[in-house]
Amino acid sequence: MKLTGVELREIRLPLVAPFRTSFGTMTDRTVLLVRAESTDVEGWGECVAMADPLYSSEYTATCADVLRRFLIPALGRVRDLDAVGVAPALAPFRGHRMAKAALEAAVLDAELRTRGVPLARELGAVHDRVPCGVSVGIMDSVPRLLDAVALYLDQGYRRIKLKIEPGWDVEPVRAVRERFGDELPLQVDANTAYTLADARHLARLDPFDLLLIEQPLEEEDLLGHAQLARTLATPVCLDESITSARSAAAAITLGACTVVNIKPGRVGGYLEARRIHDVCAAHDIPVWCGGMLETGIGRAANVALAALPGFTLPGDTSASNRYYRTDITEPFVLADGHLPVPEGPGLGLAPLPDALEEVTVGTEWIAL
Ligand code: OSB
Ligand code: MG
Repeated sequence: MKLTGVELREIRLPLVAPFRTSFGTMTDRTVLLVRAESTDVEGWGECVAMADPLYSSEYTATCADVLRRFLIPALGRVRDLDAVGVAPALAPFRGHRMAKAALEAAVLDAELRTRGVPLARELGAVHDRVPCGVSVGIMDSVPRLLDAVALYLDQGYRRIKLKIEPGWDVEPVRAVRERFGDELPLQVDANTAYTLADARHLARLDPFDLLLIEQPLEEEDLLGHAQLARTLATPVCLDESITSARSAAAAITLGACTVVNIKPGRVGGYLEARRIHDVCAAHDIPVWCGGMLETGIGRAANVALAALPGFTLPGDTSASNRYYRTDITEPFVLADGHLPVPEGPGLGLAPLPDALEEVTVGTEWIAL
């Protein structure tokens, strides 16, 4: 394949409800979309970076900048481009994994459409639907939290993840356990809000039989997570700290985690995400697919990845209506607590032109 150019498109979608985490409150989602065009096919990728550098150092504007200045021009210099060739071509440029992941995803979609192969099949999926969990933000009060969880359980979600931070941890977990019972698959996500000095406090979560605690300590602190993991009964899962298959292997070997959240955008793409899946499977480490409030574009790819055999825990692959009133693709709809794995070539779907236009903030064409 030879790319003729790449379109960068910034869109903004209102969230159906504010989403509060330990790093901030979001009321809308700014997303950078990447559309790679060759002479006979186009492919779509969604960049998971957010508008502000609160979850990750990357943010929407840095991604657009590095894509237009360095990453897209580098692909223009590749002869016979395919998705496997993207990461090596971009390797000279340090970091910027979210930007790289979006560009690789667009090339992968274009390639698979040409070959007529669904992404799930390309990655090695073994299921045609995936069980779904939901990530529940920090609320103003415990009664409001219980109402939110009750609604999600009514809709069929198979697992609840509570966002936590100092001051919103043991009490909400206790309340959800008391109201919904011991059988509810329940986990928590701290988004780096604690330090090792909180180890004894976090051990107060142990009696609630959580599936896992996600990323209690800061991103760089693998050693701290290893020390914490030795003092907690709750399994430690890493999100922010896992940036590659190599870092996943290091985290596992150190004992920093016994579960891994795989977010393709955070690790540089779906091909690296599959390598993390493989590393974890070789170590008997269960994985699940994280989310970044994706539109239907990123969601389609995440659901394909979540259908691989090592994804033994429900992911943050919720239905479109958990995030947006109107998605930019045909919406993903929960059925019996599952989302269907798309069946068509590539992503198996594309943006709906009118819905896309409605939310577009700006576009830019980088000709090659
Ligand atoms: O830490 O998993 C996270 C959303 C944005 C940034 C980070 C995270 C999240 C979520 C929501 O927890 C996941 C989703 O439903 O997409
Ligand atoms: Mg997380």
